[in-house]
Amino acid sequence: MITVLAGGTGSVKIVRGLASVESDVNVITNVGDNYWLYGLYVCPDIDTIIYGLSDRLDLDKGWGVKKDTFNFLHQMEVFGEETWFRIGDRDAATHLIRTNKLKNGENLSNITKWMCERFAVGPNIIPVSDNSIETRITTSKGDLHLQEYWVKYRGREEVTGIQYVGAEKARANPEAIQSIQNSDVIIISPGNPLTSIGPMLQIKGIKKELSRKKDRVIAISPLIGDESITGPAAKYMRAAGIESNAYGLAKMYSDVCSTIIIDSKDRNLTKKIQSLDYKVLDTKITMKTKNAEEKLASFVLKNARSI
Ligand code: FO1
Repeated sequence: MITVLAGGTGSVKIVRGLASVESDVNVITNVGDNYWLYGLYVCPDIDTIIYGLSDRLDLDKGWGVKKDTFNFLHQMEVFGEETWFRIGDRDAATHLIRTNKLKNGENLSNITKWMCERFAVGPNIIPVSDNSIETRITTSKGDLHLQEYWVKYRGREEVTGIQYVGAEKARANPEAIQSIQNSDVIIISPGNPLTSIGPMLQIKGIKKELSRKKDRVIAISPLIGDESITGPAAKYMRAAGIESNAYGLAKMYSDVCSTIIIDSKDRNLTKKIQSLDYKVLDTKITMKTKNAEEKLASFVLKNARSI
């Protein structure tokens, strides 16, 4: 059995690759960028993984449902609502049913399980916690929810800090803990280390369990050189005073991880990362095709057997 720690757009490709080469996959998903909008509870990272695994994901955008329409959003505009967060019609149904179930007393884990059944998704998708965690970005415009910072203000404001509100008190999902305990290998996907993986590592139970299994934890870098392959990972790392490269990433994960996969173009960092007591492997980490997703997944699993 393998467990993958996943955020959203930066993680879905390797999750898809792993699910196609391995039958027993559990995916622990971030909840820090969940967002309440129009009374609906939007869980981008859970949904991106579910849509990605059920062939519904809009691959061009990396989020939302492919070929979705936006009639609901246009109508909200008529009502004078802000519409910078582009919720499609089919996507809206996901948020609506989830919110209804939450209001009827079900927890996020069971709702997610139910959704996976409806969408015929094989791997177990496990929200890292059923409690609320909110990633907030401190900027010159003030303290913003991650979605406001990234989508509303297009990530333009200078970042001076990142907080994970609620993480301190959040209880780790017992299924996530069990999954880590029972897995032969735990993979930290190439998601944003500060906003996709970071919130999960702030939960005490998760961090403790990963540290215990540190010798079985493999991280895949989301960076090549000083820049992220997609999204703002490098920008957040610099804002947090962390070197925005695979070495900085290795330092961030050094309590919970012992093997790191970096891009072959970053081979010059190997010795420096090894000095942190890591095993370092390099290969092509970009995944532009389905074939590339499976190739990287196979590379991870092949090497996992020998660590
Ligand atoms: N990202 C955008 O850049 N613009 C959007 O309008 C947007 C809407 C949206 C709606 C539902 C959803 O599940 C995700 C959505 N995202 C959007 C992606 C999201 O902001 C982030 O990429 C993730 O939170 C990071 O994992």
